Amino acid sequence: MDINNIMNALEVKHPGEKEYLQAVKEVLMSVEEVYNQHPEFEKARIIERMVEPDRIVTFRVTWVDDRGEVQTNIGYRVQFNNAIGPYKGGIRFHASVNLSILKFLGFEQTFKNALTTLPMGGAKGGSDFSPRGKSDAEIMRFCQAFILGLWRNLGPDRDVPAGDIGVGGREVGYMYGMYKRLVNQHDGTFTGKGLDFGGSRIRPEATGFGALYFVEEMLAKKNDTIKGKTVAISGFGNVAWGAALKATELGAKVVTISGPDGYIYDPDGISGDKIDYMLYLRATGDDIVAPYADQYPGATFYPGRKPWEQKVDIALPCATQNEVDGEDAKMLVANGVEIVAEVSNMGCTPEAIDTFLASDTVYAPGKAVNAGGVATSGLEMSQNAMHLQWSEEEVDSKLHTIMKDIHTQCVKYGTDPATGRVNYMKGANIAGFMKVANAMMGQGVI
Ligand code: 2IT
Repeated sequence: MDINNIMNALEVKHPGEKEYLQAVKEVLMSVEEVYNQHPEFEKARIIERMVEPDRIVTFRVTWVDDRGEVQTNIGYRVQFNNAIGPYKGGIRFHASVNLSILKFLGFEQTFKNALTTLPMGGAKGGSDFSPRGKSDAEIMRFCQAFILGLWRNLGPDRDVPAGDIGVGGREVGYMYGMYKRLVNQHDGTFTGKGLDFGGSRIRPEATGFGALYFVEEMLAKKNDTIKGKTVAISGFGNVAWGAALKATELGAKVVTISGPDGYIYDPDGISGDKIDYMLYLRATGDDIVAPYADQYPGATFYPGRKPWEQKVDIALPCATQNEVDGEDAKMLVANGVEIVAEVSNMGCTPEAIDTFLASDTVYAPGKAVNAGGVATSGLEMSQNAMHLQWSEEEVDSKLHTIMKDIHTQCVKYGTDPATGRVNYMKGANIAGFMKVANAMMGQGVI
């Protein structure tokens, strides 16, 4: 495989799609060696087929705001790859959403879903609609209009969406309600549903819980434990919430959260009612964390800055792509950070990853660390198909097993035989790639 040639050709075909090109390049660099050991992959043009989405649906979303004004947004669904199972992946509502971002997310999702060991293909969707400051009625009308444009492409064995940034339980409920009405079937298409209409227990917590189970495995590999470690978390949404809950429960101290307005440093630890307060802050819809410092005077708000300047043992980016850049990485390493586990998708820039790999810091990529979210979505699909609902203990124990298994796959494919050191990025990319490639090979040229 000639990575430069492939990347040059992709850049010509998809100019300016920087997040998508970044995600593809990272995977190609990791898998180059194993790919070259499989001439049958090259003959079947597996890479060329794998980097292009199976299908992209784009549609206009028109809705009426509370002032009676007509609003128009763009809706997308990128159905990336269904070699392993039905398309599966979240929906993102954020002003920044564009095709490059959704293609990168759909591409990542394909390998992540492969790592979960569950039968799910990869997809991602969303809209440039910004939920910030919108009323509940506006959110509902938007969600309904979004599904009017998309429902024909969805189905329990076709494509099953879920939440992502800007899409939580409320939005999933509104979207699923409209979908169900249009198809006239309660078939469970959508995960992250409410517990009363087919949702799985632990799904809201799953991304954060799974990330901490993965971090525990990373520490165990170094003969260490999480007890007493300090943790920097970015973001203050659903993922940050689940991570803070589990980190605290396991005996670590979470000292930061952040928003688009800056970050909070709380040396006493963000635990108990402070974690509930995060949920309250999120629910206001203002998208700011500053009020935390008024509510808890022991904490400090740093406007316009990122939490990576604080000295901590573990850094957990939980906000969005490329939120840790080369400079942030240098600061973290200089402050002796032991583990950087991406909980956001592609949370670190290539420069940041290079900095971690060249240091003693152990870095793990989002597609391994945050796979607990979609894995629990897979468990929700199983429960819906069987028309039953598992207990909290049952779901949590399955999630825990899946995260341990993902860690084992990373170690298997990512251990450097010379040094014994695990490159989690390489391990996750190779493990995911091999499964998707083999599934594609088995189904012929289609
Ligand atoms: O990035 C992700 O894995 C998600 N937003 C969750 C996807 C899902 O289908 O649960």
